[in-house]
Amino acid sequence: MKNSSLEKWRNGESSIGAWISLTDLHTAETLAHMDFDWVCFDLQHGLLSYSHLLTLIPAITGTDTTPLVRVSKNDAGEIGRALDAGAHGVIVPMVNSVEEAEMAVAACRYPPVGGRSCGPMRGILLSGVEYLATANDQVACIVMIETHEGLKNVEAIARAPGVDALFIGPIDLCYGLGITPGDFSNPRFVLAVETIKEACKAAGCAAGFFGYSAELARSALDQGFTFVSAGTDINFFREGAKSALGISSAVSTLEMSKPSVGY
Ligand code: 3PY
Ligand code: MG
Repeated sequence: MKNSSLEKWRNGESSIGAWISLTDLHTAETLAHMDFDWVCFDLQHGLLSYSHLLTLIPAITGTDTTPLVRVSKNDAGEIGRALDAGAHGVIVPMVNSVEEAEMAVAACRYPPVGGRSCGPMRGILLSGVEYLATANDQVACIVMIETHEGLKNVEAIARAPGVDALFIGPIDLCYGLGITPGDFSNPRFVLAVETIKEACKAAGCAAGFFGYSAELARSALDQGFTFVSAGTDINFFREGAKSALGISSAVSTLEMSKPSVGY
């Protein structure tokens, strides 16, 4: 098994991904056949359940796009099942301490490094037993920094052995900082983002940012983040529909200016 997005992060190259919240096979397949480096199937807030992974991940196998899964919580069973279903990495939300980061890493790694239980259905199918020899090095363990406590402990979390990347959830981070969700120019948010990026740099792991629009993604890339989502399937759909609606003068400005955080 080879994880081309992880290789990019290790080489300091940037990668752009798309967020998948919808359950539709053709939507996932379409995004994976475009030039995104990775897609992330969202089991935390998306509409997907585990059974959707069983059709959506195989649907994108054979493309150059790395399948990642955001699990709903830091749970070894759920992380193991996402990896067994063929994810090349997991994004674990709300990681607040080095102990929690170590738990996430242990769930991603086979012994003696970690405690992942062996049963990689899709890994064995596609790579044979070689999967077992390569998985510990190629499965990406990504932890989200999006709370006040996570921010406080970010240096230690970034240094936890086996953490491949930190990923900022900007909206939850706003809540964690006690500022209005989406107030990304607030000095407290700007400082928090800089602190997380510097922690990644010092620890040698990739710095990730959930961009739910191309503008946010552009700004994160310009700041030096190398693991950035450029939008969500639902936002791509909505923006395309809005621009189609925009050709009609009958469309209310309210409809055109409805805010979105990617969902
Ligand atoms: C956040 O903005 O908090 C996220 O987790 C994005 O889904
Ligand atoms: Mg979040």
